[in-house]
Amino acid sequence: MVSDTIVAPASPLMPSPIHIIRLSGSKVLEILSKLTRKDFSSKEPRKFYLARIYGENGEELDEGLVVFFKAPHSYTGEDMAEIFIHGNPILTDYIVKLCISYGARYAREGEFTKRAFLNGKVTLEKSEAINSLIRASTLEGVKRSFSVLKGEFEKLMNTLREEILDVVSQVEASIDFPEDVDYELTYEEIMRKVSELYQKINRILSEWKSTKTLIYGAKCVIVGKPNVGKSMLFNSIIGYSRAIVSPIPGTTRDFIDSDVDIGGAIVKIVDTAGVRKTYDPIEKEGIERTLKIADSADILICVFDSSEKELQEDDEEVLKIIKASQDKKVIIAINKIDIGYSDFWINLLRKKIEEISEKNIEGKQFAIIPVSAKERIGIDAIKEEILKFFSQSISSSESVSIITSRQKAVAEEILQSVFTARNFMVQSDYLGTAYSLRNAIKKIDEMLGKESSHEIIDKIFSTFCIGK
Ligand SMILES: Nc1nc2c(ncn2[C@@H]2O[C@H](COP(=O)(O)OP(=O)(O)OP(=O)(O)O)[C@@H](O)[C@H]2O)c(=O)[nH]1
Ligand SMILES: [Mg+2]
Repeated sequence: MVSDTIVAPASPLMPSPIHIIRLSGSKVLEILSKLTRKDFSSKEPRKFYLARIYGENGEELDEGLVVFFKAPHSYTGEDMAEIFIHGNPILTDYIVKLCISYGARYAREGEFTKRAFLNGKVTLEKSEAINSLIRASTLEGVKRSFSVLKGEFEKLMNTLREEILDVVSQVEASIDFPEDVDYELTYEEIMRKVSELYQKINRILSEWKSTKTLIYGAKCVIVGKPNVGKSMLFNSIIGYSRAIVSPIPGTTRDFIDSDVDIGGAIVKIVDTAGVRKTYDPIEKEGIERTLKIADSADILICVFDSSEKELQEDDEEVLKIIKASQDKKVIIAINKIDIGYSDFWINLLRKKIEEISEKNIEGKQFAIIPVSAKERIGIDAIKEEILKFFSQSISSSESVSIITSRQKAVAEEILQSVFTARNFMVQSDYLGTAYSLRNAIKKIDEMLGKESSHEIIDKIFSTFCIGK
């Protein structure tokens, strides 16, 4: 049982109507009495009380609401308090420091939730759901996180565990009493059950890609040769002049990014250095970075300059990026249509892309959009295409899903164990089958945090905010 007392602001330190300070641990009552001159041990817990807050020399600082939670009936399972004060960052910071001088220490990232986990108040995947609920980039991502938080995923995992256990006990009975012909399941039935388990886990895993988008958002990278108008397009999409625009090719050297809300989805838009053959070492480094970040994108906006008469050698470099883009969504922006040959470029690029890509140009993954970054023509069409990427994720997903990359890695291990079990079964190796299925069960326990190492647990909570 952890007993030292932790304190942290649970709201961002900026001027706002209310700030909340959280405390958890054995000294909460003592600290509260020093702060408020009230004895909360004699008060009914889990109720709001109006209280004055006093400074170190007894001066009145503020008046706010205080709630005390008596262990184990609190978020962390320990004695806890939440203090609601006026949202001045200097005041909040002062009160937090005061709590520290009264015996608390500053909480680490996610430490409140970590204590809740260690005290058995939440399972590991539910702790992760709290974090992803706070960070989700879309409302749908919030809903998915909440479905895990309310136990839907735990239920799914427990059912899976039961099903595997059921098969394991049959397989183990066949090993222990081979002469006993009264098995409930025949070889074929075990085989069928193992295959069904495999498919079920595979289905859970296949939801990850769309859930990942809905929770963690999408990265949308703008690429193109120099001077096609990438930076101007970037500024038009994000809605203000963030990147430098100039007629000199090679203006953008490093990539620049900005998070934007596009129709209720948070998208990271990235402007990059124009790709071309160059001997300038700094520009070369910039281009390497462009290629790297383009590789990590979910959506590519490939920009071409329609004021030119034909495709240039450097445009071919961009076509190579499109060719390598595989499962990314690609938006082709034919820019400068205010001074360019829009139809010529649409036809040209349509043909080029059909040549280099197996993707269906009319399909969901591809879009060719005539744009003028300067006149703000086609910007809404680009945003709509970005939004389609999210709506595809919503329609292709069920509501119970894996919500973190850790869960995905564990689910892959479960899948692998069941796959190995199936292979052993093919060879009628019951011992190997039972061993692999037991392994899958261990992994399910790991998924729910029953079998996790300290390192894994520390790593998970280190991604949380302070005060959560
Ligand atoms: N007429 C017209 N000019 C544009 C348009 N978009 C960009 N330009 C001009 O094209 C030039 C290059 O624009 P940038 O946005 O800096 O181009 P870039 O692709 O970021 O260039 P690099 O950073 O050098 O790779 C500037 O002079 C812009 O004013 C457009 O839609 N129409
Ligand atoms: Mg630029």
